Amino acid sequence: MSDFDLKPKIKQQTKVQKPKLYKVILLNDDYTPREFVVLILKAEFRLDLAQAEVVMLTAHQKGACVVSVYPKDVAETKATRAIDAAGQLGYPLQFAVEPE
Ligand code: NFA
Repeated sequence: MSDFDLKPKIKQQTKVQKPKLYKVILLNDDYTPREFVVLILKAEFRLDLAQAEVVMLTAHQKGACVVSVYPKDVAETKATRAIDAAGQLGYPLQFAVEPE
């Protein structure tokens, strides 16, 4: 037996934290064509056609629909890119970003 107790007396704290996730929410409007909304959801948010149609229709009927969740910077970048792409064509499409 050693004379020294080599066991650490204090347990190492785990420092790894889960990044907070943010929802990107599609907001309905009366002007953006349905087909364009589906296109944006596929291109920017990588939804497949079936998912994109469900999200677009849900927003159309209920006023809003969660598209997906991402770390904050990713959520904000995707929302901004999607809003800008719509704006370039004169569509008022909007996305909101909020904590999960
Ligand atoms: N409400 C739009 C229309 O009837 C379609 C739309 C759906 C727009 C979802 C924005 C979000 N053309």
